[in-house]
Amino acid sequence: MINIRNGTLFVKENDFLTFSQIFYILFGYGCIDVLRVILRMAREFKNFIDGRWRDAVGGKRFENRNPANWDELIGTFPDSRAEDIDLAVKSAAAAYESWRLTPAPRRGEIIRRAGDLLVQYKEEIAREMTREMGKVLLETRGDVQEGIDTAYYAATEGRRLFGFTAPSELPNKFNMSIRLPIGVAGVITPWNFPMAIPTWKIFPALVCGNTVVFKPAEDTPATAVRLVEILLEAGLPDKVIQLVNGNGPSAGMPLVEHPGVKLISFTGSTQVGKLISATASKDLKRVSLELGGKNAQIVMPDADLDLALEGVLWGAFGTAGQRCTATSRLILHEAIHDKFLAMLIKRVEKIRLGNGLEPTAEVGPVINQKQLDKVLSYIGVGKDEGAKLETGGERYTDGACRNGFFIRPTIFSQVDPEMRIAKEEIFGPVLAVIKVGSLDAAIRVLNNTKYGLSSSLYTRDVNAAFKAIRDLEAGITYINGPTIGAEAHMPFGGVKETGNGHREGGWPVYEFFTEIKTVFVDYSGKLQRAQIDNQ
Ligand code: UN1
Repeated sequence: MINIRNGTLFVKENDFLTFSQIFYILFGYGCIDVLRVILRMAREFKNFIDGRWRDAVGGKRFENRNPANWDELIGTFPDSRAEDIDLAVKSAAAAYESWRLTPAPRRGEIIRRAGDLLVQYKEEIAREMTREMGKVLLETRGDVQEGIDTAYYAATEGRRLFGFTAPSELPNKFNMSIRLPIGVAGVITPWNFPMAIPTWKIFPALVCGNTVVFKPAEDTPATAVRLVEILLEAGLPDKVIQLVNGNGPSAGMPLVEHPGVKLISFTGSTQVGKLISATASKDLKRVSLELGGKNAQIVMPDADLDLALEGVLWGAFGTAGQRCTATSRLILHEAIHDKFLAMLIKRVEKIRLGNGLEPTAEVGPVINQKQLDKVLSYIGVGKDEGAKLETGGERYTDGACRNGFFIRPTIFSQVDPEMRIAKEEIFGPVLAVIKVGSLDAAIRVLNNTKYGLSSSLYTRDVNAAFKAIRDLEAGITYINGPTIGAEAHMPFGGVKETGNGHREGGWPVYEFFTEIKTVFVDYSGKLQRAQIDNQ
């Protein structure tokens, strides 16, 4: 089987090309592209605007490289500006007129087919994603799986999109509320879940009848191209989705500012989220923000310590700590503090770093030089603040890792809850361990941050569990599980400066992407004046 998508020739392994296929490739597709594949030259990716793959109007491009080996160029992408956004938004606004009238169950069917295609291409996408952003193959497969789960869940919502009916206070009158789409949605996504997070936003937006302009993170544009290709292959009308690559200030902000965009869904830093919120509120746009986290796991003396250990290892060092939900603080009861810390250090020192495509690698690199510098600088802050560096604390450059952005899994103990490393988001493989004397103290420490995304408590005491469920200031609480592990049909999001009250995942997203209309049908044949007649 051969398959040509957006400038690249894919030939399935063990397939032989027939003469007619070779003829088709050379003359039907383009000799230059074929030569590029043969010579392994960097692939030139494009935007998808107004129904076709094209370069940025200004002709500029940016590079995308493998964080596990910076010498490896994955491709170049259009460096888009306001004029590209403008073309995309206008085209998406025109497409909205027919898409909004397509029955929602039909829209859901297209998303279900996109889910089927994600199943079909899962391995290929996971491998490309590992090359593009570094996390290990097991995790990139999980990232695609999250997209699949989201697709199948979204397809079912196409058959619900509930409003409600209620009795009228007047005779011969019918009351109901219905859901309507809103218009063009601007979707701006991060690099740490390059498939899952865009699908969380785009699939519900489309099922609800909106059209989408998608601006993915500049560190993971290749996965975004795959997602758009899949949506088109699934049968999505071509102007209903528009893909505009580029960076935040030059492509993301024009999308937020564009008067044709009615909704913005953004996942990223709290700092950028505040900027987006301030900008979008000038035009009263609806904005969903999923921002930073400083998540913690509490371990009580009665917990299953082996289970709690597995939890913190996965929560803190999976994805090299680059999850909004990563465990970046470990709050240990003093009765088990020393024992648990010793168990943890022993295991952390055995974690194998490496290129995520290597079967032996357990943790990959951080995403880029800037992130490497930021994490290393926080390690410096921790030392300066007087925390005790137990293990890690430096860049790892052994063997094949020498050209990548690897950081040894790092643990600080004797962390005071007021230290910066206990309160600020680091987004890397760094864990701050804090000792407490009671559950109340643990809850106070966990809440002692401006963020409120995920939280976890390991205990066998049901009373302690329910107290924590009530008192932990977080959008997500896990009992006897790590701080990570969202499910597609469950609300995902946080309190305080983690967001602005909206949720991703589950039904609340469908509320975000629809407008409620309240409808009254008066079949009495006479003027009825509600409160005036009811006095
Ligand atoms: C994020 O970190 O931005 O629950 C999303 C989890 C993942 C999603 C995280 N399934 O950690």
